[in-house]
Amino acid sequence: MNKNSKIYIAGHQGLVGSALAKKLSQEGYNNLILKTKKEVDLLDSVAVKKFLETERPEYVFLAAAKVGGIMTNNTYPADFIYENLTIQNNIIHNAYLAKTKKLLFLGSSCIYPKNCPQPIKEEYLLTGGLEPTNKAYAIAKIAGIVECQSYNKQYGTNFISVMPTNLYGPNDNFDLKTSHVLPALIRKFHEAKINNKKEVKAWGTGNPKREFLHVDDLADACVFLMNNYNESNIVNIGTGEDISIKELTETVKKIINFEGKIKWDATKPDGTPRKLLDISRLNNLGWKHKIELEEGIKNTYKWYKRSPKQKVKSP
Ligand code: GFB
Repeated sequence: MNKNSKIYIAGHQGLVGSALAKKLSQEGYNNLILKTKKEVDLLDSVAVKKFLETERPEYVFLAAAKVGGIMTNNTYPADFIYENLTIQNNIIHNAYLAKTKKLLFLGSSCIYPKNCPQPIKEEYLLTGGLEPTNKAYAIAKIAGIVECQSYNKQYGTNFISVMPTNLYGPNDNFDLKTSHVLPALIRKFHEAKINNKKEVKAWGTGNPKREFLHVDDLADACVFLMNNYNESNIVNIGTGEDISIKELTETVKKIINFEGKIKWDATKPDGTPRKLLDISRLNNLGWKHKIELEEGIKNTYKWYKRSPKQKVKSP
C-alpha cells in the first residue's frame, strides 16, 4: 500500500474495523473508504456489487462480521452462519470482479479443532471436530479462508487470511448477553463496585484458558501483513501467552478495585478448554505484539468509563 492507495475497510464501526481505521489514519493513509450499514448493506449482494464496481478499492480489509461471545454464538447459530457467509461471499467475489489488488480476510482462532495440540499451528486447520458452541461461526470463517485460497488458485488474486486470537479493546461490545468475556467482566466489576454489590457472577468453571490480544496490536499486525505477506497460507495473530479465565477474572477485579467475591455460574458453558496460538509464522515475518494484558485491560477500562456506551443496558 502507499499513502494514497484506495483502501476499503469493511466493518469500520466494529472493534477490529475501528482500530484498523485509526491505525491506517495514524500512519498517513489518506484515501480510506468507510461505509455505514445504511450506505452499503453488506448482506445485499446487489448493493455490494454496485459499490465495489463503482469505488474499485485497491485494498480491502474484510473486518465486517457478525461476532459475539460464547452464549450468543451458541444461541443464534443460524444468524452467525448466514450473516458471515453472506457478507464474506459478497465482498470476496465482488472484490475479485472489481480487480482489487489485495484483500485481507479476518478469521478467528475458533476455526481450529476443539482438541488440537497446543500451541495451535496453522496446519492443524481441518484436522478434527470443532467446538460445538461456535461451530456455525467457525464453519463460516473456514469457508471464507477456503474461498480466498480458491480465488487465488483459480484467478490469481492476492487474498490473504489471518486468524486472530480472542480480541479486546476500545469499541468492544459490553452487552452482557452478547459480549465476550473481557468486556463482560469489565462491566460487571465496574457496576458491582459503583453499586456496592457484594459479589460478581462469572460464567462456567473458570478453568478454560484463553489468549488475549489488544485490538490495536491486531490492527498493527494486519497493516504489517497487508504490506509484507502474499501467500494463501493462513497466519495466526496472537501474543503466544494464555491465562485461565479464573486468573483473568482476578486480574480484572484487581484493576477495577472491586472488593467483593466472585461466584462461578456452572450452568453457563465453558467452551473450548484451551486455544493458544502458535505465532512463530508471524514472529518469523518480523512482527510481535506490544501491549501486555494488564496494560491493555487498564486502557480498555479507561475507555469504557469515558464512553457513553457504558450506559447501554443489556436487553
Ligand atoms: O469470550 P467468550 O464469550 O468466548 O468466553 P470463547 C470465554 C470464556 O469465558 C468461557 C467464560 O469459558 C466463558 O464461560 N466467561 C466467564 C464469560 N464469565 C463470562 C462472562 O461474563 N461473559 C462471557 N462471554 N464469558 C468465542 C466464540 O468463544 O470466542 C467465538 O464463541 C469467537 O466464536 C470468540 O471465536 C473469539 O472464547 O469461548
